Amino acid sequence: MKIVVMIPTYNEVSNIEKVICNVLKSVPNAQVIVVDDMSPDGTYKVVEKLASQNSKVHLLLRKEKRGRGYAGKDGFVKALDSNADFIVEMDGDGSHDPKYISEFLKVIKDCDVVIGSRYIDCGKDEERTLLRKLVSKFSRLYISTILGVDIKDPSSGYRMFKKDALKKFVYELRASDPFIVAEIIYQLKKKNLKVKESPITFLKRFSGESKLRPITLIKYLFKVLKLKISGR
Ligand SMILES: Nc1nc2c(ncn2[C@@H]2O[C@H](COP(=O)(O)OP(=O)(O)OP(=O)(O)O)[C@@H](O)[C@H]2O)c(=O)[nH]1
Ligand SMILES: [Mg+2]
Repeated sequence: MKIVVMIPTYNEVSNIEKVICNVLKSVPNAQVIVVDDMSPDGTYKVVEKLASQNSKVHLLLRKEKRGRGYAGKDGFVKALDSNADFIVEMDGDGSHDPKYISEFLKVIKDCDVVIGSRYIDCGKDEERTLLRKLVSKFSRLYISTILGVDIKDPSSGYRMFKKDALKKFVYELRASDPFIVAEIIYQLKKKNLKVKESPITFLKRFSGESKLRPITLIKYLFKVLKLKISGR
């Protein structure tokens, strides 16, 4: 059973080593693929060094078309090419605690995809200010209503996929940016995949800045509507 943890990074130099170590402590038999877009802060250099010391750590360095969406898709394809049975995606900023991966592995026995959810019983969101919480609540309701899915945390970027489930849609992903998270939710419904949510506590990023800007969020909401209308 091969588990691959895929982590997209952009300017996470102060976080990535701790994140990788925590993953390997929680799931010692996992492989880690960090997908970095030539971060100006040199995140990839840290990963390169770790990869040279530990065969479980891999770097996918992207040099063109920077973006969370492109990076996520390339990372998934690399994970599938490496014959992974279970693929986890998580952020490289410390907000997703890898201790939940072992629970996801239990839950996924009975479904195709597990979403680490902040908004079901026992889930928690430690991070946000009141404004971020309200914005987040509105976007969650918006995404699940427009896309017609009964998922309490459709904007969670912490998820586990069975390889056959991921193969069904990964080549159809088009998003360049964080919209890939919603695009996948839409694909899960379209491909009739069985989804379960498992509670997580979303933590404050270890350090550094969020890359999510208000304009990205507004574009995101428009794209959800466009996706629904186009039926792609
Ligand atoms: N490869 C790559 N990774 C990215 C890019 N933008 C963001 N990321 C990574 O994607 C993950 C999520 O980005 P964050 O900036 O934490 O955004 P977020 O988690 O959606 O928003 P916050 O809740 O505010 O932290 C982090 O690991 C980022 O480093 C990008 O353009 N390319
Ligand atoms: Mg984050």
